[in-house]
Amino acid sequence: MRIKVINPNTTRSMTEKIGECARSAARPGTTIVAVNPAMGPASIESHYDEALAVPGLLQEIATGELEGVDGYVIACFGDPGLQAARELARGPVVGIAQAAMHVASLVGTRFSVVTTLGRTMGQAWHLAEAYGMKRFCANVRACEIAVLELEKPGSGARERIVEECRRALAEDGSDTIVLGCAGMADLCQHISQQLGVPVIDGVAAGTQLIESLVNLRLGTSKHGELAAPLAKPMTGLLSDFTLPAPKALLQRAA
Ligand code: 5HY
Repeated sequence: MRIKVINPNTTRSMTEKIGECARSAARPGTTIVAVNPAMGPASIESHYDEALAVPGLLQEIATGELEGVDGYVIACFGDPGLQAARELARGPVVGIAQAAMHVASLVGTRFSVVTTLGRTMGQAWHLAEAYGMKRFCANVRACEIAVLELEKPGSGARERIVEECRRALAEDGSDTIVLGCAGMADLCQHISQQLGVPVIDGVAAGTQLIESLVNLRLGTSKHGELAAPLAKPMTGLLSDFTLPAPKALLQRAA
């Protein structure tokens, strides 16, 4: 089984960390291909960043379809481009927010999301609502840590995240923690040991969900809304994305 784990931002060190976490969660016999687009934002901390991350993400899905990938994880807590990716993919596609929230709802009664910057909290609430998870979401908290600070040794990010998780458990009425950034994936075990509660990292959760879906022989439904996009011209910078097959795009992958 081949699972493509896509970091939609362009920070390679984060992609490598995400890949390691996905590999440690994956079963023997599962190959994890961890990638990030060559174009797009270095980190995703706003709606603008998220919008500009989607074309590169979709390129990775399109090439994955050529490569015979069995399923995909979108490794960014905003789940950018998730439904568009599902339209392009035959196999299953999960975003780490949707994966983590669902898994958290199976091991606790209410979770707190602990994320990076306060300005991204609204998106986490929006996704909880969209996924029918709002009743399980006790609170969304931010550590006011920029995403790329997570990549800097000595930034003190880990300690600040642990403290925010501790406050969440003390104040929110929650019994589990959802890590609100793919860049926190490597901290999951440490935080869980410190706090003694389930801490869910969407990279690991998403990887194992995709494995299960593929083993259940479940791909993305092509009946209706998630069918392949309609062929039409795309112009300007997006001309590579002209469907039915984004040729120039796919030639790049070959
Ligand atoms: C992520 N941004 O998981 C999100 C986290 C966030 O570049 N990777 C990013 O703050 O939304």
